[in-house]
Amino acid sequence: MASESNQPGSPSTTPENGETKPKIAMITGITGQDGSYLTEFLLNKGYEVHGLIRRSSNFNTQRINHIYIDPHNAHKARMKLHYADLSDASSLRRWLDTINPDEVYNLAAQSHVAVSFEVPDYTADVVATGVVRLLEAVRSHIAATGRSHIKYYQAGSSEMFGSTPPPQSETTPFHPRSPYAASKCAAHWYTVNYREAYGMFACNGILFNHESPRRGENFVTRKITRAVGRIKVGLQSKLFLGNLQASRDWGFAGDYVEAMWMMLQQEKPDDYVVATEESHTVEEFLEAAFGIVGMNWKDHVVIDKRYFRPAEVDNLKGDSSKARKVLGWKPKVGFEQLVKMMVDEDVDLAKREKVLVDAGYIDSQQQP
Ligand code: NDP
Ligand code: GDR
Repeated sequence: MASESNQPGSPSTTPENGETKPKIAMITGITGQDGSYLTEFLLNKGYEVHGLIRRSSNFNTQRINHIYIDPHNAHKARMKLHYADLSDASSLRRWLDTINPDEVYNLAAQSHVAVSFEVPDYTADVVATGVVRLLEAVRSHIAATGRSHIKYYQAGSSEMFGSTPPPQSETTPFHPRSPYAASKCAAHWYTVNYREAYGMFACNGILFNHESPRRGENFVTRKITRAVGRIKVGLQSKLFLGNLQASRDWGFAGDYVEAMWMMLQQEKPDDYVVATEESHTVEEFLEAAFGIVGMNWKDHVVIDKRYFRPAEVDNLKGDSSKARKVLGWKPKVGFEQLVKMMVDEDVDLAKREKVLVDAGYIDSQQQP
């Protein structure tokens, strides 16, 4: 179980020279869906959070702008952002040495499965080799500083199970079906290897799909709920999709980041499957999402071959009994509640978009 001082609600501190200091977390991928929820979660627990962000030609901090405080307001700003990249080993080691974190969460990835078929080499560089770069940076930082208490979380994925039939648990063999999934398998084994070879506190979270109103708009759940909102207010009429028969075990991202943290509060490092243990097809998601606003998905969905993948993962449904027993974790948000949360937010978003379209500020044909 999580140690007493780290139970929800109690401050997360680390003793130093007789004084207690806030725990320090370093997060890669802080600008992504999970990074934003994890940051909120850790700030609520009293952590100081350092996020590594990559340079982009547009601002990429939309998901964390609401918690950003200008660093000139130093005593209030507990989230700090630094430029780095998983493809740049020197930047990872430099920030570890500067930040001296207690916990490192590696969430950064080229995380789109279909896109990984288009950019396989880049995907492997970030999703697989990026992990060994970060693990090696942590290992060498520990060797140089003696800070052996650092804990490392690796964002593993149910995609690693690929075509192995459900239910999938920690002991289920991997059979990856995309460059993304194969790279995540490498990342998984790098993490196990650094734990066994160097005694590092390194955990793999094998997380099944988790969604939210902050989900990227080209993942199927958000693509659907965005379309529901826009169709409802008259900004769109068709929704182009691929395979509707794939089944996924969909949970809420806010619940899943808690499991990441719980893994790092254990006495021993280990690997855990995190899942709702309930599976639905894409078609069932459509049915639920369109149903909430009283529409029929069949009136709007058009199948487009371009969204089929060269190899598909048909059926994912997790067995998370280990996480439930050892960590005491369980999901709070169920399937229907998740779909409703996403549809409600996207209907509101579409209404705001409609105001801009009606005022002539944006083009109604411009789909997300
Ligand atoms: P997102 O795609 O929303 O976020 C990915 C993050 O990684 C972004 O912050 C992105 O930055 C950053 N990133 C991408 N490439 C690099 C790079 N080269 N160097 C540094 N940062 C980079 O993913 P999620 O939040 O949904 O997922 C978080 C992690 O969990 C990922 O590793 C994903 O593969 C894994 N995962 C996700 C699941 C899910 O259902 N959401 C399930 C299982 C695993 P930018 O904002 O600039 O693009
Ligand atoms: P997934 O999520 O591949 O499971 O990876 P995604 O939402 O992209 O696909 C889920 C299923 O829906 C089918 N599908 C479509 N998918 C997309 N994106 N767009 C479409 O138009 C469409 N039509 C049908 C797909 O074929 C697939 O079967 C996510 C990512 O977050 C990974 O990073 C993570 O590791 C896994 O979840 C667990």
